[in-house]
Order: sequence, then C-alpha cells, then structure tokens
Amino acid sequence: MKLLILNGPNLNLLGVREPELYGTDTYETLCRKVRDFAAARGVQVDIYQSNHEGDLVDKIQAAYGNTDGIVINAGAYTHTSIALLDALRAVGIPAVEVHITDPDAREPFRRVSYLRAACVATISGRGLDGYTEAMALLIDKKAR
Ligand code: CA2
Repeated sequence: MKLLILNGPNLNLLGVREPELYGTDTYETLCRKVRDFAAARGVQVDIYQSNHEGDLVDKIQAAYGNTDGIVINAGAYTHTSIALLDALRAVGIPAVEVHITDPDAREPFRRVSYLRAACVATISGRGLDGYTEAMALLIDKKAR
C-alpha cells in the first residue's frame, strides 16, 4: 500500500513561526513522524510540500494509478481552491483532509473547505497526530 502525504503553503514553516497556533514541532519532525508510522504499519509513503497550487495539482494527478490514499493539508488553499477539489475528484483516490488547528474555531473565512466534498473524512485540531490518524483511517479502509 502507498500513501501520499501532501502539505500546502507555509507548512514548511512549522515550528519556526506562530508556535502558539501550530506548536513547536518542525516540518522535519512531522515528516519523521509520518515515516515512522508508515514503517510501523508496513506501508510506503511519499511526502510532499509546496507553496504553489499548480504543483499540488500536478502531484495529485501523478498519484493516479499508483497510490492508495492521500492525506492532504492544503493550508490556505483549503478555503479557496476549486482546482485542488477537481484534482482530488479526478483521480478518485480516497483522501483525508487534515488540519493541525480547528479552522472552524478561527476566522469565519476558514469555515469553508472546498476539499471536504472530495474527502472521506476531515480531521481537525489534533495537531500533528491528525496526520497519523488520517493514515490509520486510510489503511483500515483499504483493509476492509
Ligand atoms: O490548521 C491547519 O493545518 C491549516 O490548514 C493551516 C493553514 C491555514 O491557512 C488553515 O486555515 C488551517 C496555514 C498553514 C500555515 O502554517 C504555518 C505553520 C507555521 C508557521 C506559520 C504558518
């Protein structure tokens, strides 16, 4: 089984800025946590971060036919990107939307998620654990 872990704009700054919102763990720590969990569950993982919407669309398209699940934290593109919604729908790969914080508890403009409609679940406000919870959900779904 192979999972794609996608992170959108500014998530490379984890642990560097705004620790009160996003915690003190760095992006590297997140990658290690994801890799360790994947190894423990015996799944392959591809981790990718970009600040550019088109790059994220390209990565989703490239997953077609070779990836069993997508964990996506599209950052601010969550609230704006019909292109990412269309890409997720186009490939038809089971996807779980993850947010480190709870966007519903923040500014009103964060309450809309364009991606939710293409995802089997949304996990919010669980910090970095949300990523491994999303991976577990996709692994269990595949086993069913
Ligand atoms: O809570 C989340 O994971 C978000 O997807 C994070 C996005 C935000 O636009 C969404 O509404 C909710 C922002 C990611 C920015 O990440 C940073 C991390 C550290 C320092 C600065 C930004």
